[in-house]
Amino acid sequence: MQATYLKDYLPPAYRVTHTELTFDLDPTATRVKARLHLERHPEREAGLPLVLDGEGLTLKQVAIDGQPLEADEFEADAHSLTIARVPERFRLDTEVEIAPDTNTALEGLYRSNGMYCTQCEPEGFRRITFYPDRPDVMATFSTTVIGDRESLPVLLSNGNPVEQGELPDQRHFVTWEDPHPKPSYLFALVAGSLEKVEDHFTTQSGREVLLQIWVEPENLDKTDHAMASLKRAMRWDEETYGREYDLDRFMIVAVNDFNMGAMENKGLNIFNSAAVLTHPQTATDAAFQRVEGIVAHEYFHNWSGNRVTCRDWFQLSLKEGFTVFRDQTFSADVNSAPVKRIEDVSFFRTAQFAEDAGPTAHPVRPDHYIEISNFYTLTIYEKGAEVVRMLRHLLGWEDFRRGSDLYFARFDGQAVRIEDFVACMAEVSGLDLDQFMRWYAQAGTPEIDAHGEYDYATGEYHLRLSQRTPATPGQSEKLPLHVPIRLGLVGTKSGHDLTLKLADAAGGSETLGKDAVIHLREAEQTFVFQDVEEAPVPSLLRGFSAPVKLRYPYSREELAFLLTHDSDGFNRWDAGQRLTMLALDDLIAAHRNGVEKVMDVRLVEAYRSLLDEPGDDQAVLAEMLTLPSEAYIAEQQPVVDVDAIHAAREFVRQSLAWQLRDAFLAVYRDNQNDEPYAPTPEQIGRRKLKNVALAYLMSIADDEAIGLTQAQFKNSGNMTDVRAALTLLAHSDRSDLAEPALKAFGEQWAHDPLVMDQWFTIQVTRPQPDVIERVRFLMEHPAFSLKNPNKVRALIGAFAQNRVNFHRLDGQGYKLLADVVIELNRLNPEIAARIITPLTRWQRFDEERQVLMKAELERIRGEKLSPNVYEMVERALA
Ligand code: B3K
Ligand code: ZN
Repeated sequence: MQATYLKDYLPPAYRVTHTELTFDLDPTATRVKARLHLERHPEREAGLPLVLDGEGLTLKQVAIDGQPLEADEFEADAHSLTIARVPERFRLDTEVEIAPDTNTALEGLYRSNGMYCTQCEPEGFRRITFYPDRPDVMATFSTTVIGDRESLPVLLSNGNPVEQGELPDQRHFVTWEDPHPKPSYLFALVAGSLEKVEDHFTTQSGREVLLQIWVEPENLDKTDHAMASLKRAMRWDEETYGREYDLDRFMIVAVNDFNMGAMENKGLNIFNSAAVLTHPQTATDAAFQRVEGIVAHEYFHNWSGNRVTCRDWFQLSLKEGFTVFRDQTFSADVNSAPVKRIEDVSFFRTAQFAEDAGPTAHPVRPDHYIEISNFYTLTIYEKGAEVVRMLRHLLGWEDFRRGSDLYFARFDGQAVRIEDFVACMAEVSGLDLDQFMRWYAQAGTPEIDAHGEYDYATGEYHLRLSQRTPATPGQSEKLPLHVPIRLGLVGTKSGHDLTLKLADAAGGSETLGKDAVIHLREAEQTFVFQDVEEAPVPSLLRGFSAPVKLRYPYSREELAFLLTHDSDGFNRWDAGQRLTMLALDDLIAAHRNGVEKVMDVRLVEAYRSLLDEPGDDQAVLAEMLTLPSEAYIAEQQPVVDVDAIHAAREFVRQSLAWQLRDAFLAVYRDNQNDEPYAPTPEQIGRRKLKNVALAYLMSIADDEAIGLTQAQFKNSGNMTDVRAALTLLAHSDRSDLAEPALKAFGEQWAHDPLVMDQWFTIQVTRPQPDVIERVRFLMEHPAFSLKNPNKVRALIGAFAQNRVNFHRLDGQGYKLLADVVIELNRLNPEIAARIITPLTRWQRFDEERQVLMKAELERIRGEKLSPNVYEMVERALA
């Protein structure tokens, strides 16, 4: 299969200035007429053939300037339509037929629950009509949708409705016009029997915008939170980035079958129903927060992505990294900022670090791909956001904002590259960002070793930093990066941040304040701080100011000190994580060596002091009391021993529970709340803390803990508490607790697909060894379908995160995943290529498991593979 290379980029031979589409909808034979107004690209030579992308289309007609073409004047194959001779400027008419009903890949035009919808990014538009399907071709669109009046009363597309009317045979039509030039990947169409919730937003310049959320009738009561989130996001983007919405209406549609979370189509965002619908009784706090973040993310794309888009798909992080950074900051601003950062970083260090250390590691800007859909990754999105965050650290907010303004002003309506964005940041700040650009080109997580020394005689503190980035596939040599390190020096006597006076090369010094960013640029560099009045403990990489692994030989005493004294909330949490990791390391070693496990008393004391002084941010405390996940612990081990990790972590959990039982009980009781449910940071924090405490108590599972959990399961009015309790019952060793609760819940919510997803996940994440059999059994459940990506994620994806069971030594977990990948490879290659990921990480495990995992990858390789799965398997086995 052919790879595409960034170095081969050429502008398109012809560009489209205006696109007129007419859809005559039919489940098995939808007719699509396209009229494209084309002209030669000024940078390309005259006389080139016109080559349009087209995938799985049945061509009915083709004409240039009204003249139908003869069969020998064009060539249509499985992937393209080629016309050898075309004028400099012309009108192309085509008509094709497509079959939405048989489209299980969910790219292009397909049906979900009877409703028609589209997904075009990155290359789905070519499954709708012949087109130069690439982001640097931007045209205005006029779209007419024709459908049955009775079954398809609602007909939507991008922009504004300009005409509608009745047609013979009980059909009707609506014509939409989008005045903003856009690439084909932002095209959208929806048709169905939908109902809407409406609201309004007045922009900062006083324009009225109509806001609509379209859902199936039974979901009308689940849209309030998405609508409120949308309005908050619109206001925030005006206030924070000066970005105003630019059409008269903004629509969101919820669909059940969707590959991703959502899609930012111009003026018509299409959402996975899981990313938009919420109700206190059916959605957890985490789901409420996810919806808020995704609604904001898609809205923010209107500028970072739509008004200014990507020249080619190698630049994907230009829009995704920046937009994730924007949505992270938004969520931090409207919720608890330290908690948001802790959540994002713990996810990042677990999942993105693993990607960057594995066989599919790639730079934030890749230089080649076989299937671009495989590159909607944590590296492009999350690491891309961290790279933008570093720019913010390096420039400071004011210059960063000026750079952002310049970027939007200079490139409005254009398709550009990552260096165009960075150049704006360099221009406004005067900073040299050439070295910084390596962050986009080099894959792998940089490792930084830090050593500090305090000289009592001179009052100098020397901080020696060295950096190195490990080799990744295709990149053996790495150059030093420009790394912003935010830090403080915490006085061991005072417990306060000391003033940072940094010596410079010229023999002078610069006073930076008490919390500052230093620039590491060399492979090895020593920073000298002067007039440090007492011995400090360094607090490094505050707020995780760079996506690196930072090692510092902290003693347990120093970590306990930072845990209570660091002024940076994030680093306080991180000190606790490091302290817990030291204890876990010892216990993992003890487990492996068959030695009795002994709990570290310093850890118990550290937790005790946290519980004794709960502070006023319950959510932060909940995070501090949460043990690192098995996946995160695994990331820290040279060879992953799933059983030792599980045993060590359980041992810590139970030891803490036994020794601090009364304190956990008090926290549980103190954080009960009778107020009506609201997804406020304050309430969310309380629920989180209460449920963390309950989880500790249930690790002992005495009568009192069981009683509290059962009462919470039965009596709570919100899904956060019900799900927390159900998970504890279902994951306990007692089937007399687990089975009745699961049964009751399954019956109560059989009608609600999003709740059934949670029911599936809870069952397949149990630590008990019968889980693989349960997954196979649940795959036959009427609520499960391999054709629905949410179900696949809830059952199969969640199971593959169940480390002790997925990695069972009889290889049945691997076999199950491979069976599903093989089936999905035919139905939905994009999802198949995503869920295969855990198998591709075989190098991290012991010999015995490596053999089993590779055997399953080989079995998959033996199939007739989609480009998506082919690329993943080849990378994994390379
Ligand atoms: N831009 C979309 C990605 C869709 C790609 C699907 N293959 C979602 C987002 O990042 O907002
Ligand atoms: Zn996005």
